[in-house]
Amino acid sequence: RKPTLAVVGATGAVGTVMLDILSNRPNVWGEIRLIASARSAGKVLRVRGEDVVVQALSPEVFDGVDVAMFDVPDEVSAEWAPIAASRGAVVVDNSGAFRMDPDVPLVVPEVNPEQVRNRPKGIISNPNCTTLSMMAALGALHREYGLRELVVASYQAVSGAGVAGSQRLYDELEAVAGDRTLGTVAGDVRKAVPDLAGSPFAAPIALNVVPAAGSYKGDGWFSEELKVRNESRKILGIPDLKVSATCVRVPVVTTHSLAVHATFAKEVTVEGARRVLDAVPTVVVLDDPENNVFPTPADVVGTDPTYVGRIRQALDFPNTLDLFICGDNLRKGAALNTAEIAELVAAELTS
Ligand code: 11C
Repeated sequence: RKPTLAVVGATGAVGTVMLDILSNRPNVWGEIRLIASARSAGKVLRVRGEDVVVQALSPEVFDGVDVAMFDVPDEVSAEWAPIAASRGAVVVDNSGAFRMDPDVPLVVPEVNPEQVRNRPKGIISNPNCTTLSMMAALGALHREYGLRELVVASYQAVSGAGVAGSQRLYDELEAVAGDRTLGTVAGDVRKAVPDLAGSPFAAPIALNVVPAAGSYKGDGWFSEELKVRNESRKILGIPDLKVSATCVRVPVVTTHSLAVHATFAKEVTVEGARRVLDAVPTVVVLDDPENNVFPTPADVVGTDPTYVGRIRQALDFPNTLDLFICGDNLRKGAALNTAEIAELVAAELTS
């Protein structure tokens, strides 16, 4: 029997991409049940070429489910993932609710697939999309050279904040379009865009960048920056990894980018790093700067790999590589990695 899958949060930004991914990956699932809040129940969505009616979240909806993927806000996962697990489902959760729980593995299949079986609570966490976007590449480099320090600046797409994030960028772009004087006087963009009270972002996102991603956590740090630190340590299995991140929202719809300054135990070379990265099936090296070959969000959005370019040995640091990495935050950054984890569980359940 093929396992039954539930997709919780089927109507959100990640859920929508998940249905596309499930329709195009090897068909390892029997029934696929789509679940969302009561507000979305009754909607009909297409998956694997079939219409499926969305069901409302309830304890009973998990009966007979083997694997339940969750892409819902932290507080919804915190309440409902244990309920799904208590009904017998293995939960793959893409919220932040359980990621740092020592009894919940945080899995990137290229890095620590064996952790999938280490799930005393019946819950496996999927990492934050910013962290995840660099893990396949950094995991491979760590195996070869021994990662010691990570300094990261992110350039995060608005869809990381969900459908509301994308809508806000489009609304602001509409408001500023055509005015060729904007961006020349302090505050002019702020005046031109709709009231920020209705925005998921703390400042205008059109014609701007915003150094505030996630929620403010005190001592100067935003949640995305702390997640990059904590989650990188857990996924890579380096509890004392030195990490410092600055996370910035940019006017890109989908695909996060990261400027990574990674220091290793051993001296690294650009050729060696290329060889290591070329050997990872899910990593694509795009690195010929002389001919303008490097990853950009506009060129890689909607695809599955992690793209790495601008590979340099830092001039003043022999053990350090500078890299520019792009990954679709809704695919490998969220839905695809969740689907890959779920497939590992499906293989285990049917073996
Ligand atoms: C963003 N990385 O770009 C976030 C979205 O912890 O799963 C995902 C938040 C999370 O805003």
